[in-house]
Amino acid sequence: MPSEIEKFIDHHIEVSRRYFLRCGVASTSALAAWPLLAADPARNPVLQKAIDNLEPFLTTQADFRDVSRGNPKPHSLPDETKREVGLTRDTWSLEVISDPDNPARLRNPLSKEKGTALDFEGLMKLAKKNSVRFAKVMTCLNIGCPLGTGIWEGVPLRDVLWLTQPRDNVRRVFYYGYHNDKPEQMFRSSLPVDRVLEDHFDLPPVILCYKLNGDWLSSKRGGPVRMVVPEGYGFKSVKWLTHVYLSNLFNANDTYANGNNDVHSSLKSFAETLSVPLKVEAGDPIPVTGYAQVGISGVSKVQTWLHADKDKLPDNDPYFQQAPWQDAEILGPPSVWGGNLPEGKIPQSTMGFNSKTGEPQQWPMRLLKVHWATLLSGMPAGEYTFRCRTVDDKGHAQPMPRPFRKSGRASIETVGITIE
Ligand SMILES: Nc1nc2c(c(=O)[nH]1)N[C@H]1C(S)=C(S)[C@@H](COP(=O)(O)O)O[C@H]1N2
Ligand SMILES: [Mo]
Repeated sequence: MPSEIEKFIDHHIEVSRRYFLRCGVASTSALAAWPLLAADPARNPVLQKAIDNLEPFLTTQADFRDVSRGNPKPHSLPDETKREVGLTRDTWSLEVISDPDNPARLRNPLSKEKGTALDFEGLMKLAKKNSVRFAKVMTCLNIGCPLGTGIWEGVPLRDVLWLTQPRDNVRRVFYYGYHNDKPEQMFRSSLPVDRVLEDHFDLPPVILCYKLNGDWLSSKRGGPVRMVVPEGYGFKSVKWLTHVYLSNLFNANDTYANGNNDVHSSLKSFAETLSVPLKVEAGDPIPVTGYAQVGISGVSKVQTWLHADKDKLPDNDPYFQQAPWQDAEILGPPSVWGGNLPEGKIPQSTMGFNSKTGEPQQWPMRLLKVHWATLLSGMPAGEYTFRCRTVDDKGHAQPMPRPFRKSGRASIETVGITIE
């Protein structure tokens, strides 16, 4: 006979699978092979089991969800073709030139024509002088589910920008990657030059990224080199990078603008469930776990609310700001980071981590995904709706301060629970 806890786990894993299906992750290999956190003896054992089953904190390169475009997808090209088109470390090169339509004045463009394009060796020379590492969740603005969390390493884009000796008329930087030499497959993104030159509010710099979780960036993740924009949604982080244009254009010209997206939106905070028992017996406490994306404005609280469907929802309160929300526990930094880090350690001098102890300097850390858990009190039989939300560091409860779907996912998730 399986014990109550074993029965719960079977059910719990089932529920987690539902989550992975919803987010399009095909396998449950993304489930933790070992507990994320050391057990807390004070915690209810059923809730502790749910926490033990949480996903690993960092995602291995292979376990990232892939939303690559292109026909064929550049990472699927045979090795020989990859070498021909510059998608290997020994054949890659990057042009950093003036935009012919809105010229910037550059003394020293990095171009193939002049033989000055930046190759991988050149990039590694720059990396020796100045390379940075930071943790970030990659989230697609359109899909809304985080695709994976990693430690991204690269050279600040501005270090390369300065090599071109820009003099004037630089207002925007736009860039694209290898796209099978088919203009209609080009995927382009852009930033104000201001963001490239300065890092506002302690954000990490925009980087030319060549490593993920301490390993060379795989072809699937956009290697040999991709852009990574720390606070941006995925579309800013162009893969298989080949061209950077310095431009006098003042407005955005991202491919993603075509989908009616808000191309300047920074990562937003939101909460979602990872495990919710779908059926519960009357009076039994209800263990729920989930994650919170920690956006640009941080997360001060994760809150939950179980509402009996027979009770009317308040009028004129579309974001349920008057509901009796209760604080959930935001779980601390994991004791095991996952992600196949070399020696299982956060790489030396990763921004936001103590260089001696490897511990995060702040928690929850911005631009990451953290986990939460709660044990709801037992309830009488009936149909219920569970909701969760984040409250950011400024006190804005989800979906505020930016509730619009095309600015990134923020809507409050609802999950039905039957109590028998
Ligand atoms: N060259 C190129 N880069 C790209 C894309 C693309 O289609 N082509 N897609 C972007 C989008 S929309 C997202 S969400 C992220 C996904 O990054 P990942 O595949 O590493 O998870 O890559 C971005 N970079
Ligand atoms: Mo995306």
